[in-house]
Amino acid sequence: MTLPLPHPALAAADPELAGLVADEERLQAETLRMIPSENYVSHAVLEASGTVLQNKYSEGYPGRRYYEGQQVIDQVERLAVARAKALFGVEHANVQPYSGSPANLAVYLAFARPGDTVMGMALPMGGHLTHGWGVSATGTWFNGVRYGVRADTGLIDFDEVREIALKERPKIIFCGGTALPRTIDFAAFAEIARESGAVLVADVAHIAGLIAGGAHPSPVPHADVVSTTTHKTLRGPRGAMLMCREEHAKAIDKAVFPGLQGGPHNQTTAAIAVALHEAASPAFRTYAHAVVANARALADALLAKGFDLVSGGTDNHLILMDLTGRDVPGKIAAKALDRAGIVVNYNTVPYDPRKPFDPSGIRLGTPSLTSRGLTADHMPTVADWIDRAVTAARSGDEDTLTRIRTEVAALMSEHPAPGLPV
Ligand code: DSN
Repeated sequence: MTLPLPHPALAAADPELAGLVADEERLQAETLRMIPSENYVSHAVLEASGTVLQNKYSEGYPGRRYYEGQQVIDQVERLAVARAKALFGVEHANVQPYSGSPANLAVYLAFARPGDTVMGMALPMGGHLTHGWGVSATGTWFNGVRYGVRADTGLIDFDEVREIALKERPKIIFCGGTALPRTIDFAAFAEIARESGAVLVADVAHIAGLIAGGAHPSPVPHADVVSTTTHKTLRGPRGAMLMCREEHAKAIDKAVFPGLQGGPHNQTTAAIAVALHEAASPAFRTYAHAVVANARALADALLAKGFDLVSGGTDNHLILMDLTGRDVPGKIAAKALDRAGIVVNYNTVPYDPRKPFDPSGIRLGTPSLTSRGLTADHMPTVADWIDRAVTAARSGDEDTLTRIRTEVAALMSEHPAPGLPV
């Protein structure tokens, strides 16, 4: 029997590119994808991303556009906005930011001027480039001051955050980041932002799906602005949203358009609407809680194997592992794991003596494998593969890596991924 081609028009028009897409589909099907910011979107989200909606220019907002022919596009954007407001319980949502970095840049445009002081978590401590880190435009055009985590606990030291905020009086304080394995105390940040007169921005890109599914506390009652991408735990297309109270709506909208961007990517807006609809379902609540249960089970299994986890474990979807004690640099381990069919990224750990391009740790997470239906019962096996692969990385044992890759592919074949051709 000949199976139908998954992308017949693409295969006919551009076989070379179609072949690359097929290769990527195979890679995503056969490997255990554990980069915590990645996921598998549903067929419905994929289809919405590939519609004729992308043929339209729509500068402006529903009912106030600079182009005609918006009869349908306005409805699409209104639907996405209404779903975002309902899901996260916010007064205002802007679904137009192209991705997380432009969304955060819009926040700067709305609330600060070049040269102003802004505050965020240091990148090597788990923050994000756009929270005022030096090599980012946000750290070049603004005076970025940073907080971190305690060396002994791996947890945020709120006394330190308060001290820096009261001394530096930043215009904006960012909380949230890219390598934070623990629950973010939004209320504590809000109190400090109030005391220091700063706008509090909760960047929940990593945990938006957990918040939507009730598996992490919401920043909404505490933060002035909530910034998120839509493609991580939220399981939507690559895009972003800014949410806020009504009092900041005008400033946020003006900053996104015309301040920073041109026409919104309407096909992405549509796919965001679909993802938000999916995220409002009971099944998604179950998913969000399973992501956390899997991460906790994996952390326990890794600790039992003697791995050193930053902060001693996890409360969310993410685990940050310091491999110093294993005598394997993070990059060597990540590349060996990749050859074993387990995809993670190398990552700095707090107070890392090594450089960001060759750091001491790896970062891994459970959003993608949970989307494939893996449960806490699978986590000891996953921990065992990681343990064997890291040991093999140190000794250069390629045979073991090849064996693990076969075992991984076998388990993955029993758990088809959403959105991929069967
Ligand atoms: N690149 C994202 C991550 O992997 O966490 C953050 O923007």
